[in-house]
Amino acid sequence: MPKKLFYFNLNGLAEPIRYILHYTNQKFEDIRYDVYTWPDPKIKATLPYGQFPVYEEDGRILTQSLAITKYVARGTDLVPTDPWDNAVIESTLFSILDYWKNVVPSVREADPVKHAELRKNLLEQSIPYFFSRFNKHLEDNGGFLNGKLSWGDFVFCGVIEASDLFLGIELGKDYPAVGNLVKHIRNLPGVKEYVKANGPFTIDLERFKYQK
Ligand SMILES: N[C@@H](CCC(=O)N[C@@H](CS)C(=O)NCC(=O)O)C(=O)O
Repeated sequence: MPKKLFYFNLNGLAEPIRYILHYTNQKFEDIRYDVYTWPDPKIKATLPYGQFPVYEEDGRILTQSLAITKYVARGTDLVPTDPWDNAVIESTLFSILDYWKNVVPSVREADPVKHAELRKNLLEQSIPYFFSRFNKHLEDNGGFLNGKLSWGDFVFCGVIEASDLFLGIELGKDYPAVGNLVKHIRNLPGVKEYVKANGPFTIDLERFKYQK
């Protein structure tokens, strides 16, 4: 059953998918594109919605990171059977994505004044607002989004890691329950070996900015 994951050479929205595929020992081709030369119009035109991540299995194509992450975790105890449990996980993920949606535009903003304003807003308002809540949510739920390890925790961890990389911060320092969850996931069998082999992701923030 050939499986392929298409994304940039970054962690971002694909890293939780990579983590789950490694953790559940599923073989896949990890196809990565150079983020600095993107968009390649020819490749972009072949993507169903013009964006990554894209997952292919047996010639069938799936888009949208949350749908892909949950799909690759199917049939394992990473996907709860109880509808309420899944709803709690998804509800928390939509909140983390509400936070995330402002991170990339702020990092890529090329105008220095606007960039500084967006960054200040993230660091001084958005992060304290969301992360005090996420940290409490994790503390109240045994360190996970919903009481035990689930596919949602991988997505959560992926957003934290990408956010740390793009903003040059370490959210886990100020929000210990968040930091503990990230550590837990990075130490899972399969994930740990992948993280070691891959090495840390890096990003050249100047090259990553939108072209004026
Ligand atoms: N809602 C989509 C968002 C996908 C998305 O924003 N992809 C970005 C990378 S994280 C992308 O492909 N950007 C390049 C482009 O739009 O050309 C998902 O969760 O998969």
